[in-house]
Formats: sequence, structure tokens, C-alpha cells
Amino acid sequence: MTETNPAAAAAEHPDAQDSAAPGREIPGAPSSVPPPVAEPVEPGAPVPPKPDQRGPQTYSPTGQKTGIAQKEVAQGGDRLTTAQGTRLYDTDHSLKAGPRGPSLLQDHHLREKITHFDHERIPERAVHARGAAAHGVFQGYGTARGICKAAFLGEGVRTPVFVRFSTVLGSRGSADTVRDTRGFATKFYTDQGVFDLVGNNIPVFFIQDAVKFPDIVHAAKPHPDREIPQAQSAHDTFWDFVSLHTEATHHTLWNMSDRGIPRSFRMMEGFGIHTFRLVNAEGASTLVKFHWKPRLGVHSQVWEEAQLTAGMDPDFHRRDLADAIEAGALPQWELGVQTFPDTEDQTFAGIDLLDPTKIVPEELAPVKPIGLMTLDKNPSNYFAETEQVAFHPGNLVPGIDVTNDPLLQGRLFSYLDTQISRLGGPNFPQLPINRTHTPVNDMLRDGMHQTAVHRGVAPYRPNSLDGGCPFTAGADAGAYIEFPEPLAATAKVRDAAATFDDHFSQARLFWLSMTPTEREHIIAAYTFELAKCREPAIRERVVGTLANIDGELCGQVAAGLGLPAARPAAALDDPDPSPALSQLGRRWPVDGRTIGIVIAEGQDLSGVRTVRQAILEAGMVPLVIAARAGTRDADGDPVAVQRTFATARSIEFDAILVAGAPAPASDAYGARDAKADDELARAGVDSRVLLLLTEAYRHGKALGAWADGADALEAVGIATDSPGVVAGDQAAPVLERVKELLGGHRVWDRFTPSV
Ligand code: HDE
Repeated sequence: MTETNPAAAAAEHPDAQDSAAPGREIPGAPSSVPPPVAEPVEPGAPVPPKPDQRGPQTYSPTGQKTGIAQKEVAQGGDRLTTAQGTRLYDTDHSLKAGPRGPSLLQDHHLREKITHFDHERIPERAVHARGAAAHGVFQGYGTARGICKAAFLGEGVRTPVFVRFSTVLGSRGSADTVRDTRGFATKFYTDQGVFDLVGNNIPVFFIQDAVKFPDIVHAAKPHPDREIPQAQSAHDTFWDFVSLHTEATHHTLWNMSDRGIPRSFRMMEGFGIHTFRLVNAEGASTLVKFHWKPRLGVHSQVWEEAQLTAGMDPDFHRRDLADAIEAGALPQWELGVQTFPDTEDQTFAGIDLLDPTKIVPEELAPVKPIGLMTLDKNPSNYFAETEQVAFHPGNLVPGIDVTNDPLLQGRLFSYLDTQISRLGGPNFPQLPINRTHTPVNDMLRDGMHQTAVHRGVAPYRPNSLDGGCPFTAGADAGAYIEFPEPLAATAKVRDAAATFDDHFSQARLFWLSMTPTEREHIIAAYTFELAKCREPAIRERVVGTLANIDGELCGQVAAGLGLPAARPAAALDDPDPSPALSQLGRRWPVDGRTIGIVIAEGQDLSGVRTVRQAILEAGMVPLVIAARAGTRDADGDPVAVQRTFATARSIEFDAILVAGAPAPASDAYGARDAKADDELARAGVDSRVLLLLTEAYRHGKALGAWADGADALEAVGIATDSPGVVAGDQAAPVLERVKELLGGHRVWDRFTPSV
């Protein structure tokens, strides 16, 4: 993977002036300078602009730079006004007939304010409602030039991007860390128009044909009677559908694997899923599958941790993304393609390339890198950008074309259609976040929320009145020309190719490619989800399906459910495993990882200062955890406390360092803090610290201790020579070893798998 200097990359970004010194002079942003205690009543000079009320990038709806000053399209001025710009003298009281009288219908300010508020919400997305996004830049390597003429893939070409990550099932306010597929949608504002790569973090899909999409979504969404459960697949209708509809088996297995509970958006792969077609300058076609490879590797939470996180910090993933960008730990992904000859049968190594329930193992077709994406700027307004962004797999640029994958074909209809109700009409491409950065001359006119004042009298072709303008372009002038794919003489049918009938072989390939630890997690996930189903017949049916993947998987899940194991419908093959599918066993950068440091009151803090500095220098985040908030100022070099024993929970930390064995604090008793275990308190160490360490241990996280820290580990029964536990006399070497452990993400050898 190519290394870049993230700070330099950010500075060169086309929007760099907007991202300078994020948040420093913004009222309400975290700052070392406290705000005044009382509300100012007169504008001070200068009044800082409110960045979240700034106007959009001042492109016209036709994509041209307008030269309009920000204040003309944004909120400005230091006085409160109506929407018509008239100054107001009071916004705290409605107009009444006397101080105790009824409100008057003539109160235009009241009605305008409330009416606007009444219409603030728009329909959430039918799927992928919960999302978080960021701006960034994509830089082409030029390596795709032989197979693709798209200009943005050229060597060194930099293209602004906007990426939205999402869960699929939950509503807009649901938790981030539920077990689900994640959306990974990227909008490239290229010089040849917008290209959208609307993918997921799982490379296969539940269905092979778009006509089934409402079925899988209705089955997976909450039950229609009580609208529960929210944002999860652990319920009858989901399992009812996927057990009857066995083409969903492969995707379901990925969901039950650790891929369903990512540690961070920054640590997810992305996949275009469908096979696309790239076309080069000579007009030759190559079939490809798109892959995003995260620089930080692919990592997950453990299930208990994900569940705790959903309660402790439902915004865990969106916070992680925003914090990392703000801190300069810029997330990066390499875009790569697997390439396949565009043969008549459109198969590769016997795998049907039009079947979206199939992958092509990377060992058979390596992923070739073609560019690097860096996310370097958080959105400044969630609604205007993250909510209003509208992706569409049909947004293509010359050089990138679609195939006849029947799932993709249906998507080409759906996305445009859905935006019309979600964004209130056909003019959503004019919204700032959706505007292309190229000139637009589309002859589309009028409609709801038209923001352009179009000139000219002849929005039709051919015309003579507007001088014949606009003119069509040829391929040499950058026109998008569909690849002239030859189609065999055929008949209309509602059917699929026979190759689409294989629903299990790749699920088996995935299972066989997992390490024992990952298999344990899969077994646990199936057992958990099915135990949540009420209908015994559904559990039995799923166990029957699992027999077609693997006997051990089936047997273990069946045992957990108290059911007999099933037999496969046909003898199982033994394909060569694909090691690239496993998340474990490699080493990765530790950028942006969070390390908690537990301190005791009155202890020597020199070691803490040393490790805190070293953690920062390694691009990670140190968070000091103590009994009380505030700072500890032993030698005139204060150490700030970021978390207290009452607020800290293991889910926030990738590793924990224990610098001391803090005695029970004054609030460490059950009546005050239910986490405090009065029994454990007898160990002489604050029981919340013991809970923190036990949980971190259970979740496979590295633990380090020096000075009296080892006493805290011992108090909770964690031996200092257990795997992933480092104890020593000096803080610095302990941190070094913990850093190495973090490079492998988790300490899985702490637990012995039984499969
Ligand atoms: Fe989507 N999908 N989808 N989908 N999808 C939507 O579009 C749809 C599919 C994906 O962050 C909707 O704007 C159909 C596959 C992402 O805004 C909707 C089918 C993949 C996002 C829609 C699929 C995806 C969506 C809802 C079956 C991975 C969120 C709101 C043919 C390759 C994008 C919207 C964002 C969103 C339809 C299948 C990815 C309803 C009909 C396969 C990442 O149009």
C-alpha cells in the first residue's frame, strides 16, 4: 500500500480552505478556552461565522463556479431575522392578547418558525437509513489505464469524494454496532461527471435478482405488528426468509461472521459486489470486481462488546470516524480491481460473474490496486450532506459500464426512483452535496424545489432558437457511450441461469477459510440469533441449511439449540480455502487506537507521562482513567484525567495500561454505581477497575501493567503471564509490547477454540 503524508494530502485537497483548523474558533466547539458563563446580549466584534450554517460550495446548479459570496447563500448578519430578512425583537414569546391571553393567529413569526420546524424531517432511507459520512480525495495510480479510459483513474489525478457508511436494517436513530451488513457508498466528483460506487462491506448479496429485494427487506426489518426488533436479524421473519430462500446462505454466513460487527468504518473492506465492465480507450472491455482495502486492516468487535457498545455509545462508529479525521488520523483505502476476460459465458474459473452471491477468491484473481482514497474532512452539516446525499449505481463515467447481473439491473431503476420521494422531487441533483463539479446542460426543467433560474427559450432538441445549443458530443469529446455488448438471440423468460442454483459451495468455501477462532464466533452468532427465534420450525430449517455448509457448524449450532444435527442434501466438496477471507493472523498499523491508562490517587506519574507521550507519537489516543475528573499536578506537569471509574467502560479502549492499583473510590458502592460490586471491593482495588480489566480480558484486548498495576490484575485473577498480558517494572517497555499486540488487533490465543 502506498504511504502518503495525510497532512500534506489534506492541505492539497480542493476544499482545503474549509478544513483548516477544524472547530477552533467555532462557538460551542471543544476548546481550552472556556465560554463566558452568561449569554452575550450584544454582538461582539468580529462575530464568528457559524460554519454549520455556511452556504454550500458555490457551484451553480449547472456545476459552474458562480462567484457568489458565501453570505448571499448562507445565514449571515448578527441579528435574528425572519426567513424574509426582517429583524425580530423577540423570539421567546408568542404574540398574545395580553400576557395571560390566547395566542394570536396573526403571529407570523410563530407560524413561520413552527411551520418550518414541522417540516424539518424528510423520509429516512428505506434501507441504509443510519449512516455517517466524510469528504476526501481519491488519487489515481494510473495502473488502470490499460483497461479503463476513465480520466479520474489517471496517474496522480485527484478527485474529490464523499463517502457514506451505513447499517442496512436500523432506522436513522438506531445503534451503530448492531450485527448487520454495512453500506460503503462513494461519490466521485470527477471531471467527467459523478461516478457512484455504491457498495457494501460484504462482497455478496442475499438475493440474485432485484425483484426479491422487497422480500428480503420486509423479512429483515422489524415485525410489522409491533415494530420490533430494531436493527437486527435475530428474529423469526429474517430467519424464516433466509432458510426458505437458500441463495441467501452465503451472505447470511458473512453476517454471522465477525464481518457483521466491524470495529470501525476505518477497518472495513468495501466491495462493489456486482461484476462491472471497464472499457479502455480502444473500446476493449474487461470485467472487474471493485474492492476497497483499508490501510488499517479489517477488524471487528466481539459480540458482547458490540452489544455493550450499542448501549454505552450507540454513536460509536460515527464518533470514531469523525474523531479520527479531526485528529488527523486520516482513514485510507486502496481501490483495487479483480480483472476477468469478458468472455461470452462471463464466468471465471467456473464462477458465474453475473451471480452476486458469488465471489472470486483473491488467490485466483488478485486485487490490483488502482488508486488511494483519503478521508480528510468531516461534513459540516449532517442533514445537508450525509442525509441529502443521493447515490445511484447508474451514475457512471466514460470507461465504466454495467453488466447484466440481474441484481444490478434492478438497482439501476431503484435509486433514482427512491430519491424522488425521499428528497421531494426530481431536482435533488441540484442539492449542493449531489451537484456534479462539471458543467450541466441537461434541458431538464421546472419541478419541485427548482433552484436554478434557467435562461434560453428552447429546452429541447433540435432547436434553432437557442442557436442549436446544447450539442451532443462524440466519444472523442468525452461522451458516455454504452459498451455495445452483443446479446444472444433469446426469448423472454422469468428465469435464471442454471449456475445460479448453486447456493452452498461458496458458503462452504468461506467456512473452510476461517480460523478456528472465527468459526467459534460464527457458531455463537447462529446459536444466539436462532435462540431468539420463537418458531421451532424456523430453527430446524436453518439447521438443515447449515448441514449443506459444514457438518461441524451444523452440529454445534444444533447442539446449542437442543436440536438434532441435520444431514446435507448432497455430499460436500472440499474447495481450497481462501486465506484472504480470514481477518486474523496478519499485522496492521495501530493508528488511531485508543489506550486507557488507569492511575491511582497520589501515585508517581512519571511513567504515565512517558507512555502518554509515546502513545501520542505513535498516532494513538491515550485516555487517563482515575477515580475523579480534573487534573493531577504532582510535579507542576499536570496529567489530565479523561475518564472516571464511573464513566469508563472497556468498549472504548483497544488496550488498557494499569499504572497503579487504585483503592475503592468514595462512590464505589452498589447503591451509587451499579457497576461497583460490593463483594469485589474487598480486594482492596476499586471494583469498577476490576470490571474494566475483566471485560477487556474477555474481549481479547491487550493489558499492560507496571508499578502497582500488577496488583490490580492479580486482584481480579488475571495472571500476569497469561497471553496478551504484559507486566514489567518500567512503563515504556510495557507499552512497546502492548503496541505489538495491538498490531494483531486482539489476543485470540487467550482462548482455546474447540472446533
Ligand atoms: Fe441498495 N438501496 N438496493 N444495495 N444500497 C438503497 O437507495 C436497492 C443493494 C446500498 O449511503 C436505497 O438512496 C435495491 C446491493 C447502499 O445513501 C434504495 C437492491 C448493494 C445504500 C436501494 C439493492 C446495495 C443503498 C435506499 C436490489 C451493495 C446506501 C435509499 C436490487 C452493492 C447509500 C437510497 C447511501 C441504498 C435499493 C441492493 C448498497 C431503496 C432495489 C447489492 C450502500 O434505492
